[in-house]
Parts: sequence; structure tokens; C-alpha cells
Amino acid sequence: MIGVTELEEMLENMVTARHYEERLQEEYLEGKQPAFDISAGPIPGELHLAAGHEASGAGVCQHLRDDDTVTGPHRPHHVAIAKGVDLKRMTAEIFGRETGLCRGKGGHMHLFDPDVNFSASGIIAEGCPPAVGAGLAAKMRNEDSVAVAFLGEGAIDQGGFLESLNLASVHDLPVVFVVEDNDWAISMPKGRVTDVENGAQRADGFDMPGHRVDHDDATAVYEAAGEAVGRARDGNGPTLLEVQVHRRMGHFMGDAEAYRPDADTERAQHLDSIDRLEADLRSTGADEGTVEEIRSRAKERVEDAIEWAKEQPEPDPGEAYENVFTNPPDGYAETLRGGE
Ligand SMILES: Cc1ncc(C[n+]2csc(CCOP(=O)(O)OP(=O)(O)O)c2C)c(N)n1
Ligand SMILES: [Mg+2]
Repeated sequence: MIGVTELEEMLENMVTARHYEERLQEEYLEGKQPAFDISAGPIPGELHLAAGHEASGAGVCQHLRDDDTVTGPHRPHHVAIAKGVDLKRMTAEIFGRETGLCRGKGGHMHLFDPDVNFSASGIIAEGCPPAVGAGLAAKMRNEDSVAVAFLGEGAIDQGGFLESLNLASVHDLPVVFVVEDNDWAISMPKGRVTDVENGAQRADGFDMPGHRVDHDDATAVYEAAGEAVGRARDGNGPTLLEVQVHRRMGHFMGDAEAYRPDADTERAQHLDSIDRLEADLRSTGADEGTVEEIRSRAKERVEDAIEWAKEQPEPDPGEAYENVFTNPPDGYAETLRGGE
């Protein structure tokens, strides 16, 4: 049975993530209108928000330690927050600042925090093979750390995911695969590309347990993830977990969602995992003050992180090609010297 402390911690992670993304949304839109110039404003580039996904990040990461590895999806903020990634340095990364987690070169989809073994990638299902690698490393070192790969339901037909399931299974590795099923892959509804409604059934072909949490319910995710993480930690091999979540926003900021039926958008707005978890917490006897305290602490933390990030220096353009897998184009050095 889940305890009050766990409920409170999960709620704090979830409201932090929700408020964080609401604030990022405001910052992101600054300077981008009217023609939606994606490179303008304090947050340049794409921004994929995960409002409606919070229950999966909070419920799973509640079981994890700093030495457990998490590979996040391209919609990574809720998972990063629940895993304990440094919020200030993550925000500086999103704002493209020198003190960001990747010195401002990665942006919001490429968050790496070695202190808590967290990474994320803009490439779909990319996190699966590295999670298997982390699981293999833990097993070979005789450590009881586990690895968790988060991915979207749109990625469950990819080779990288299926090969990772196979390798994790055949070597009995301590890995948990978490599929966040929000019914959409950009504009593609799940049913048009995948012939199983329950993505956890993919586990059957690899002789590992598969479990689906049908509701956007952090407590139910916590229970299911407890079993999966415990199994991995005890040396009993991998599990595939699918969680029904809801995309409360467009695929990315600026997505007009013309492809999406109104009824689906309304359904996603109607089901809120945060309301559900607050109700769970109240049912334990927690008073309004506790919930309010959690909310105001989360808001303060978010505001502090954003304020700090915006004060951070921009990276030196002369270092743009350091620590990246590409070489400067011809004439780049001359451009930097002002075209001598
Ligand atoms: C290997 C690869 N193929 C295609 C893309 C382009 N792409 C970005 S997001 C996305 C859809 C992802 O859908 P899903 O996995 O369900 O995650 P969601 O966005 O719904 O959270 C695609 C196809 C990509 N980033 N990587
Ligand atoms: Mg999806």
C-alpha cells in the first residue's frame, strides 16, 4: 500500500512539472508571434510539453534512486523532474545558456544529468538501447541499480525498441520499459500504425511480463512500477509497462492540431491525473493546507529556476563546435574573426 509521504512526493513532482510547463509555454511564446518565428524569443527551437503525462513520470520514478538510470523521451520534463534532475541547470539548458546541463547546446530534448543518471533524446525510441546497456553494466558489476527507458506509443513498432526488449529478456537485465500511450504520434492516431490496443502485449513475444495501467492514475502507476522495478532490482529481469496518459496540448508548441477531433481534446482536458492524485491524498486525511503548501512550494521552485536561468550568460559563439559530433563548416573561423 502506498504511504502518505509517497503520495505527497508524487503530487509535488506532478504539480512542479505542470506549473513548469505552463511557465515555459509563456516564455516560449515571447517574441515568436505573429509569424511564429521558431528561432526567436528566449527559448529558441521546438518545445514538446508533457502536460497530461505527469502520472507516469512521478509513479515510476518514485521507486528510483540516483544511481538508477533513466532515459527519457523527447517530451522529457515531467520525467526529469521526477528523477531529480537539477531544475535550474535544466532550465538554463532550455533557455540555451552556458550553465545549462549541456552548456546550452542540447536544448529541451537533450537533457543529460550524470549526477542522477538521466538522459533524454529527440530521437524516438533512442533511449531503449542505452537503458539496456546500463542494465547490462549493472548486472556485470553485480550492482542492484536498474534502468528505465521511457518512450511513446508511437515508438513501439521501432526496431530499436523491439531489439532492446529481446536483449533485455535474453540476458535477464534489470530494465523497465515504460510506454506512455497518449493515443497520438504527432498527427497519427495509434490505431492506424499499431494493431494492438494494449502495447504491453509486445512483452508476450519476448517472454517478459507486460502490464498496462489503463487510467491516468499516479497511484496505479506507482503500484505497477513498484512490481516492475522490484523485479528488476531483485535480478529477475525486465518488464514492459504501458501507461495511458493524455496529451493536453499540441504535439509541440505551435501545433494547431487541425487533425484532432474536438471530442478527443475535450476528453484529455477532462481527465486530470493531478486532480485524481489530490483526491487520493485527501482520502488519507490530508487537509487543504497540505495540498496548498505543496502547490506553493512547487511554484516557488519553478519561478526561482526560471529567474536564475534567464540571468545566466549566453554561450560563447567561438565554442559552438566544441563537444559536438560535427566539424565547423568551411570559413567558420574567419566568420568568427569578423571576416578578415
Ligand atoms: C527515429 C525518429 N523518427 C521520427 C521522428 C520524428 N518524430 C518526432 S516525435 C514523433 C512522434 C512520437 O510519438 P510518440 O512516440 O507516441 O510520442 P509522443 O510525442 O506522443 O509523446 C515523431 C515521429 C524522430 N524524432 N525520430
Ligand atoms: Mg504518443
